[in-house]
Amino acid sequence: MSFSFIHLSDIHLGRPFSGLSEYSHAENKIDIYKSAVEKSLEKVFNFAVDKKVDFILISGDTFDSSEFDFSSKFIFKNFLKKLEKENIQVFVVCGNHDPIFSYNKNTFNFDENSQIKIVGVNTPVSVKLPFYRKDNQIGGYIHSVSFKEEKFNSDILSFVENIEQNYFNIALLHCDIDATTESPYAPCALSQLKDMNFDYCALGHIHTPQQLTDNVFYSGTLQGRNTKEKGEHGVRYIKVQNNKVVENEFVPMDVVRYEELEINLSNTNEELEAFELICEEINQAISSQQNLCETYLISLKLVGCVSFYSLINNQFYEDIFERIQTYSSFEVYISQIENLTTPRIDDEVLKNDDGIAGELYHLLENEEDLQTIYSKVFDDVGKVCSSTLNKDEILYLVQQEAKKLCSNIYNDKKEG
Ligand SMILES: [Mn+2]
Repeated sequence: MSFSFIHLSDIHLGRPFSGLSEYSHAENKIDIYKSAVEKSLEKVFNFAVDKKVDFILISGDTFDSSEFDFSSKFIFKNFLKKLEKENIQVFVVCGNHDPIFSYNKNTFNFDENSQIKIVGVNTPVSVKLPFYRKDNQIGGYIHSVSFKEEKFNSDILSFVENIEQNYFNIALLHCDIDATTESPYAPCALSQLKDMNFDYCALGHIHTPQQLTDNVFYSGTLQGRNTKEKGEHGVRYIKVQNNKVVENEFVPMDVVRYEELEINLSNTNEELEAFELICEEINQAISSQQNLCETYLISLKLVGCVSFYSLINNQFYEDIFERIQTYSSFEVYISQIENLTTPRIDDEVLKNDDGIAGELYHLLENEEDLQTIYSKVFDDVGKVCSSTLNKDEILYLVQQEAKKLCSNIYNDKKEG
C-alpha cells in the first residue's frame, strides 16, 4: 500500500524581505514581496492536489513572530482550510518563533477532531499521532513535540516516544542538530536520532535545505527572504510504498530568488561594455539554472582592475538598477552592488613611478627583457601545456595582465 506526503518548514509568515540597498529599485517592488509567500503556499497547495498527497508536515516557525498579524493569520488559515477540503491532513509543530503560547494568545486553534493538528495546541504537547492513507487505514505514526516558550535548551529526544513496529514512523521536529552554538534551540544529537530508527525525519529550524542522512532532512525555509537565504527554496516530496521510501525529491516552490554574482570587469574598456557584460553574465547565470523562478534579486560584486574606475559611482548603479529589466530576459532586480574594483593607472603615471610598479612597468615596456623572462619561464611551461595560442599571443596576454598588476601595486603603495 502506498502513500505520499510533503515536508515543508520555516514559512515565517509576516517576515519582511531584507538585504535590499537603499537605492535599490527592488525595494519599491513591495507588491512582489507582499504576495511572495502566499504565492509559494499556493504552489504547494496545487502540487499537493496534483500529486494527491495524503498529508503535509510543517516543521515549525510557520509564523515569524508570536504576534500573528491579520494577513499572516488569514493566509495560513486559508491554506489549511483548502487542504482540509481536499481531505489532506496537516501536521504542524511549533518552532522557536511561534511557540505554543502564541497560537493560544492569537486564538489560532482547531478542534481536537480536526484533520489539522497543531502539536501542543489542539493535541498534547508530546505526541505519537496516527496518519491515515486514502483507504482510511493507519499508514503510520508521526512523533512530535512542541514547546511552550521561545527558548528550550534540553535534549528534545527525551520527549519523543519510541517507534511503532511494522508502521512507517516519522519524526516531526523543530530542532538544532549537533549544534555548536551557545544556546541551541531544542538540541538533538544526530547519532541518537538515527538510533531511534525513524523512517523519515522532517526537521525545521535551519533555513538552507539540507540532507543529513538517507532519511533525515531539513527542508529549509519555503521562500528565501534575505541574501543569506540565496538559491532555490521549496519542499520535499516523499512517496512511500510498502513502508519503503520510493521517491524523495526537493521541489522548488519559491517565487522570488536571491542570487549572488561576482563579475570581473578587467577586460572591459568602458562603462557601457561593463554594463553589457553584467547583463550577459546575469542572463547566463539564471538561464543555466535547472529550476527557474519568477523573480530574481541579484546581489552583485564587481571586481577587476578598470580604467573607468571613477565612473563606477551612484549614477552607474542607478543605470544598472533602472535598465537591467530591459536588457534581461528574466524578471531581475539588483538587490545590492558591492564595488571591489581597483583603478587602472595611466601608462604615463606608471612610467614616472619610482617604486616597484614603475620598475615592473619599464620591464614590460622593454621587449627584450620580457622575451628573456618569457624564454626562461614559459618555454618550460609551454612544454607541459598544449596551448592553442602562439608565443606572441601568450606574450601579449602576459603583458596585459602584468600591466594590471602594475596598477594594483601602484594602488597598494598609495593606500599603504
Ligand atoms: Mn526558522
